[in-house]
Amino acid sequence: TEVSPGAVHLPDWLDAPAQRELLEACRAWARPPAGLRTVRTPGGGTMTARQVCLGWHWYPYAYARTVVDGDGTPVKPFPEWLGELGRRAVRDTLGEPWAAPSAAYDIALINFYDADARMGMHRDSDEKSDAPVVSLSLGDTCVFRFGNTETRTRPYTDVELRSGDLFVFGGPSRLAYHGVPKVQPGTAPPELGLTGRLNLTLRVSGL
Ligand code: MD5
Ligand code: FE
Repeated sequence: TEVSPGAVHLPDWLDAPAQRELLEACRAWARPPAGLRTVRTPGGGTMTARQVCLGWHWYPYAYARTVVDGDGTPVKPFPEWLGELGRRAVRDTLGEPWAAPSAAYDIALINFYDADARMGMHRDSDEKSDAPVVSLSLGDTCVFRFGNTETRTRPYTDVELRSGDLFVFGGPSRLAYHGVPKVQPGTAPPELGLTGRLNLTLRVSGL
């Protein structure tokens, strides 16, 4: 479903075995060093979703090669197979022309949401490439709010993202405001064995 030009939601893109595999990989990446951390914003706020990064370390609001706001260790490498998954995701949503971006995917940001976690409306503008962002969801269903490029308020479209769903943000949607106003606790597929929600985004740094 094209929610807006360049913003395509493909429900159930990952089958159950693929979801289990990706979850196991995320659990391994979440372990120290350079594991899961709480992100603090310059204004003194704390993000409620906890995060781990691969390839490049995101901190508000830049990228680094070490966990500058955590244990200081080098960021875990971005594996080749994730880049291939990203290209396949783009091909399956936006089509072949978009799937060969000028540069390869080299960042993964993995956000872990517990039942009370949220993400406020924001734009992702710290990447220096306009390549599409690939988003994969696992575990609990959430309400994902897709907004506009001008303001963090209405008009926006609320979409439910479920375990296994793919969402790709390219073209004019790449810089749209978006957020996660709610996670629906207890909605994860029981056989996955995940309490809460996990979202993995693949990005091109342009660095
Ligand atoms: C999430 N993560 O569900 C979302 C999915 C983040 C973040 O927002 O910054 O880690 S990624 C959604 C996204 C990325 C790029 C552009 C747009 C949405 N968009 O234009 O709506 O944890
Ligand atoms: Fe974002």
